[in-house]
Amino acid sequence: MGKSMVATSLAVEFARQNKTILVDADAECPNDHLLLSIKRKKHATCYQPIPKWDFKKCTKCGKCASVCKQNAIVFTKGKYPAFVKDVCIGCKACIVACPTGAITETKKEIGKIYTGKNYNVNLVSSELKLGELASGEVVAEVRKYSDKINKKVKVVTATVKGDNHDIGKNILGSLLLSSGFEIIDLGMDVDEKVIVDKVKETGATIVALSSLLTMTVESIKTVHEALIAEGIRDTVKLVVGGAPLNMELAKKLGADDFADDAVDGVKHIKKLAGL
Ligand code: B12
Ligand code: SF4
Ligand code: SF4
Repeated sequence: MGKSMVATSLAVEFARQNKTILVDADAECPNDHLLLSIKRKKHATCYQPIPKWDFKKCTKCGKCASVCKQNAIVFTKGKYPAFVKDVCIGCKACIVACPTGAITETKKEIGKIYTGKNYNVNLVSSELKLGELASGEVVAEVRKYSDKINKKVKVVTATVKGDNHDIGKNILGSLLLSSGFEIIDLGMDVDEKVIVDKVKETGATIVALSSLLTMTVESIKTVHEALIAEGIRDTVKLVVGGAPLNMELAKKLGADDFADDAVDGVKHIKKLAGL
């Protein structure tokens, strides 16, 4: 109970500042959801591989028992091997060792994953079935779910070709960073090819361009067209800012969105990212 009190208090404190994931991986009876009044729903059932015998193919050679480090297979000369399911950890060594193909793979349920949310805390709790020894599959499922929640939206930021102003872009980048985005900053006076290549390399879904000079706003259109030429225009949202721009001009140049200042820019980008 002491551990749960500390974990839930920390999670609530962190959640005041940022998105927080609390993993309650207590075997058999996780209880953090009770302390946080979180109504959980079942997310997944976890299975572990176990062996299954076809005795018609078994020659009673005993090899399977000899390779089982868990002593989950009991072999008596002249008899078929006996399987003690509860101590099997699913290593599959017996399946590999059997010379006749008498052992194949099946699965048994070893636990469940529940998820829920409250106080801006994303809770993942995993319940291992009573007496189960191997928690690997449960841990893997918890990690998969946490990674999914934790995934940051990637934003490529740059000042367009021919333009050496970067103060506004940098302010936007800092605000996006503190809002939980991953920033890939390409600097200023950036060629469209560099932007397109970076989007392809990182899988970024937002491109945020700054243009402070009237004579360089056309570079936005060049980036838009380069993204089309590479067949990735539909995979990104293009948002722009800078004093010579407005929403009408931004759209004319192929952008999806425009914001007057960096604070508004973050709001627009959150919306574009579906957050
Ligand atoms: C500082 C500055 C410079 C610095 C830049 C230093 C740097 N590292 O950035 C230096 C001295 C290098 C410079 C050079 C030049 N400059 Co200058 N510069 C300025 C100045 C004074 C301030 C710009 C600034 O940083 N503002 C502060 C930031 C925070 O504001 P911001 O950039 O507007 O960004 C905000 C929003 O626009 C928005 N935003 C910006 N980008 C983005 C992107 C997205 C996606 C979003 C959502 C929002 C967003 O959020 C920001 C914060 O709220 C402006 C005048 C002015 N008062 O704006 C002239 C100004 C931009 N420069 C100008 C000019 C002409 C030049 C030069 C051509 C001068 C020359 N003849 O050499 C050169 C250009 C060189 C080049 N190739 O780029 C003109 C541009 C005129 C025009 N419309 O084309 C201006 C307007 C001055 C003027 N009135 O004549 N400049
Ligand atoms: S899977 Fe591994 S632990 Fe299970 S019975 Fe076979 S050898 Fe033993
Ligand atoms: S290794 Fe295969 S053939 Fe030999 S006893 Fe085990 S199941 Fe039977």
